[in-house]
Amino acid sequence: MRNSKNSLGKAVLKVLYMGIAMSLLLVQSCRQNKKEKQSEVPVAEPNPVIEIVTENMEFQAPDTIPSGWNTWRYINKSVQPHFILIDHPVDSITVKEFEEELLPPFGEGITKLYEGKNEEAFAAFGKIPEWFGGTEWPGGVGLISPGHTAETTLKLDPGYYIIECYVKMSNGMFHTNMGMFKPLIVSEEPSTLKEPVGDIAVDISSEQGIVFNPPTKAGTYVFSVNYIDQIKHEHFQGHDVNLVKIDEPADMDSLEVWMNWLELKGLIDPAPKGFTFLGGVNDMPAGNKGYFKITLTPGKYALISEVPKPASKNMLKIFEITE
Ligand SMILES: [Cu+2]
Repeated sequence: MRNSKNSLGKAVLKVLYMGIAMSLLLVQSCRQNKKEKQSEVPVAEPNPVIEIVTENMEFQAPDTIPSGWNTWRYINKSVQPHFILIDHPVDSITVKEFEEELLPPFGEGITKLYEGKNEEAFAAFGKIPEWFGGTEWPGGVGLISPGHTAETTLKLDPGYYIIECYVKMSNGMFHTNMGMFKPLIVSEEPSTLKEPVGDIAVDISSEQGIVFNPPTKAGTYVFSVNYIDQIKHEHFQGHDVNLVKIDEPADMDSLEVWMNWLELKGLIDPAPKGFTFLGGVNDMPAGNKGYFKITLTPGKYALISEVPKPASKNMLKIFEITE
């Protein structure tokens, strides 16, 4: 199992790296196409708060938002955990290619993985299109448990984006394949929102992990998340910061396994007992900053990254609100 998983991992990694190289070549030639994709429709009322709702494997979200700083209020009315990852695909790619070329190999690959057919899973993941390697992830909303609302403030440049959630259903299928993706136009019209002021500064990097001075008193806090660097980890994704509340009995080992989508027990519904996700800031490139706002009541919490073995990377930091 371990060997086949490793070889599967290496093969997928190779495919992704090939994709990155190809995409770099394509970026120049495809830059022209970008203008055609961007909507000419102006934003009716620039509103710094974007409300996004999920009831059942969908994003109820605006088609167009202003550029610059926006607060994303993500209301999870469904019975499953979700997040919002913002994809910035290479210029020639729209949601059509995303749906027709990217989702089928991911869907087939994950199905075979859960059937224990690792060779076939590898073959399916091998069909991931090369352009995928050029995708950038400029942020998003961290994991949010059923019935909860997350609030994350992000800065986006004008352009064409696709939002998605790749948490898995109880049968292993990605939410993305179930319809949790939507194109998002960020217009030239600037937002009226200014960059927030953070109360708690969080640095995240591949070398130091998550570094911050946790609060101890109950209250409402704005966490600023500073991406010192960004890398592709063993699961081919970057690191991020999610806030989770811990209610005993809670098995920290099961949480660690759950943070890795490559694990059969990873990122799958339901999340392990005792853990309530309260949002955060999804993958960003080095040098970027995002913010999330949360009201903390007394209890045990952690900042955790959606990466394999987060504790070993110093990306699982438990803290307590005592008064
Ligand atoms: Cu989801």
